[in-house]
Amino acid sequence: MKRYILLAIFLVTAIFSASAQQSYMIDKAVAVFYPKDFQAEKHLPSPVFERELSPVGPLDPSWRIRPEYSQHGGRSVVRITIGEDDDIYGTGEVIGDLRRNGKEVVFWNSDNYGYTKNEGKNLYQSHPWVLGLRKDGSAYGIIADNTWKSSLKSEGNTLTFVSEGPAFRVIVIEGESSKEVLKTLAKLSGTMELPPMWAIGYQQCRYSYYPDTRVKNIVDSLRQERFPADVVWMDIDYMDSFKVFTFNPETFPDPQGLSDHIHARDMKAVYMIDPGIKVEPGYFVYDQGHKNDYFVKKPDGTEFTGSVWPGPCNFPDYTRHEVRSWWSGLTKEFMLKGADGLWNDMNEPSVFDGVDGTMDEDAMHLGGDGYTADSHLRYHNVYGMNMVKASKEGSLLAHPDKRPFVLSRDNFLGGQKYGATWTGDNRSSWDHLKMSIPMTLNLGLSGQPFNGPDLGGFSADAEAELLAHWYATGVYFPFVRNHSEKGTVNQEPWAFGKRIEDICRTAVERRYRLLPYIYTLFREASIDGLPVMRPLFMADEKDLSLRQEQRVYMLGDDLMIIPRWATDPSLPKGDWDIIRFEDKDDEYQAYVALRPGAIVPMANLYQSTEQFKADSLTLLVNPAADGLASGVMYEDAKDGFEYRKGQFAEYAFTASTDAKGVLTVTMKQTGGKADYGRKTLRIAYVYDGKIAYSPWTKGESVSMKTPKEKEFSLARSVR
Ligand code: NBV
Repeated sequence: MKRYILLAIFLVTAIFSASAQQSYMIDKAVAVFYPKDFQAEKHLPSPVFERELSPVGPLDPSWRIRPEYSQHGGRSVVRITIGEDDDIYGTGEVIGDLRRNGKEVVFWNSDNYGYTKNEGKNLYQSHPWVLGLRKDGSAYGIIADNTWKSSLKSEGNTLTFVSEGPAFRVIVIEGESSKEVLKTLAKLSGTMELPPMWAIGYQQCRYSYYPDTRVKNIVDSLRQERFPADVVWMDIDYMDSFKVFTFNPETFPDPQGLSDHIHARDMKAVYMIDPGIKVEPGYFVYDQGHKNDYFVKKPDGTEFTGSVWPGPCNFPDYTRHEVRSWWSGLTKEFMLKGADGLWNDMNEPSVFDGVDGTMDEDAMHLGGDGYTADSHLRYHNVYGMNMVKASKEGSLLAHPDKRPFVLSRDNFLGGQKYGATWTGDNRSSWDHLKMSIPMTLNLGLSGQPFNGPDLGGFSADAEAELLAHWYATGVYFPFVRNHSEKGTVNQEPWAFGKRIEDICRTAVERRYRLLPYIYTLFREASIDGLPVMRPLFMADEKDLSLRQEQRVYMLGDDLMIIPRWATDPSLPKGDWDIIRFEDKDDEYQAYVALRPGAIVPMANLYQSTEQFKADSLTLLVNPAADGLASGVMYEDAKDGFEYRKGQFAEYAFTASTDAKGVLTVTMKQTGGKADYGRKTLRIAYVYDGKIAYSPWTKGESVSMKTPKEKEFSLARSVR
C-alpha cells in the first residue's frame, strides 16, 4: 500500500515538474486542475479522497468552472468565476445563512465557545468545498484540495480561496442537480458507514454526569418517565484528574458495573476521550507516548507542551501510522472496560495557552504512509480527522462485530468516513436554535450527513419555552443529544416541569415512531452520501423561492419539517399534507408534512432501539393526484456487519386507488437475504391535516376506503 502511495506521489511530481498549469477529466463530470509547480509532497496523499485521482482524458473544452491561480504576498490564491445568479451552499460547519453568497469562511479548525471568536468565521472543522446551484437547477461542486490554513471569500460572482501553503489542486464536479453533485462527492471522498441503530436514538448528556450514581439516576429517570432514549454520555469528569483512558477511582470505581446498569435498561454508554496527554511520569499513557517518541515536536525537537484540562499536556502525532495504532490499542483496552462509543473533544486541538488557542504553527508532524514530515500549518486541519480514524479502528479492535460510533468535534472534508459530529459549544438561545438548522444543513451539503447541535443549547441557562421549541424543532435532525454546560441550570426534559416534559416526550416519541424511515435514510446516506436532513430547495431545485428558506427543512425526500415558530415560510408546490401524529395539538410540535405520492413507514412506539421491532408498520400514505404513492424501507439486525453479507431486507411499498376510492398498499421485499417474516400493516391515510386508519392486516397488502376528496391547502394550515 505504502509503495503505491509513494509511486503515485512520484508520478504526480514527475508530471507536474513541468511548469504549465494542467487540467484533466478524472471522470465524465469531474475535472481536476493543477497549478504550475504543483508540489505533490506538500499536498498528497489527499486526506479527502478514498484513492488517488487518476486522469481519464484531457479537460472537456466546454468545461465551465475553471480556477485561475496566482501568488500574492507569499500566499497561494485561486479565483473562480461562477454565474452571476448562482446560489452557493456547503462550505462546511458555518454560522449564518444557508446560502453562502457574499460570506467568508476561514479554514482553521478552532475551539469557538459560543461561536463568537473571529466573528464566527471559523468553527471546529473545515470543509474547503462549495456547492453551487444554477437557476436552471443544474449544479456544481468545487473542492480546494488543501489542508493548509486558508480561507474562502464569496464576492459577487467570484470565489477566492487564499492559502498559506503552496498552490493546491482544485477538483470541480458538474451535475444535473445538487443531489447528483453530492453523490459524486461521496464517490470520491467516501461515505459515512452505517451506524448502529442506537446512535440515531435520543441521547442524554451533560458536562458532566458524575459520580456514577448520578449517571444511573439519569438512566433510571428516563425509564421511569417513559422518555424514549438510547444513550447516556460521560463527559470529562469521569476521568482521574482528566487523564484520558483512566477512570476516577472514587466517582467511577466500577465502569463495568455502570455499563451493566445502563445496558440492563437498554441504553448505551459513550465516553469522552481528548487528545491532550497529561505530562506526568508514571501515568501509563504519558510514559508510553514519551518513551516511544509519539508526541508532536517543536522545531527544536523537544515535545510541544500546552495546557488543557489536566494541566500541561503533550499531543499525539496522529499523522503517524504507529501513533494511530498505539491510540487504537489504548482505545480498545478502554472500550473493553464498558464503553459502547467514543466522544473525541478538544481535538482541533484546543490548547488553552497556545497561540490562537491551538498548537504552534511551526510544530512538527512526522507523517508517514506517503505523508511527508511537515508543519502544524499543514496538518492542523486534519489533526482531529486522524484522531477519529484511530478511535474508530480502536473501537473495531475492541468489538470486531459491532459498528463503531465515534463523535468528534473536529474533522475535515471527507471525515464522514470516520465519525459523526456535533457542532460544539452553542448557546441556549433562540438565535442558536435557529442557526442550528442552516449549520446542520450545510454540513450535510458538505458530505457529513451525521451531525447536529447540542439540543437545548450548551452554554447559558436554558429556559422552559426554548427547550420545548428546541425539542419540537430538533428531533428530526440526524443526531439528537441534549447537552449542557457545567454551571448552567439543569436541562433534562423534566427540568422545567410536567408540561414541558410532555412536549419534549411527544417530540421524541415521534422520532422513535419514524425510526423505520430514519434508519432507511441513514442506510441510503451510507451508500450514496446524500444528507439525511436536507434543505428545502431539494424538494424542487427549479423553484427559486425555496433557495433561501432555512427554517423549514426536509427529512429525506418525503417529510418536510416546519417549525411552529417559522412564520410565513416558503413552501414547495403540491399537495403536501400535514401528518396528525397526536389527537391533541400541543401547539409546539413541528408540522411534519408528507410529500404527495409518498409512503413513509412508522413503527409502534418503543422506549429504545434495543426494543425496536419493525414487525407492525403504520404506513403513512399521501396519494398523488393520480391516486398512486410509493416508498421504501430498510431493515437489518440494527448493529453488526452481517448486513454486508446480505443479511438485510429492503422493501418497496406501492399504493394505488381504484375508481371506488379504495386505496391498496402492497409491500414487497426487493433486496437482501434476510427474512424477517410477515409484517402486520395498516394504512394511515393522511389528508386535510387528519389521519384515517385501515384495520391492522397481516400480510403483503392492506386496503381501505379513503374518506373523501382532499380539500387541503398546506400554506393555509401552516399560517
Ligand atoms: O468536556 C467539556 C466540554 C464538553 O462538554 C463540550 O461538549 C465540548 O464542546 N468541552 C467542550 C470542553 C470545554 C467546555 C467549556
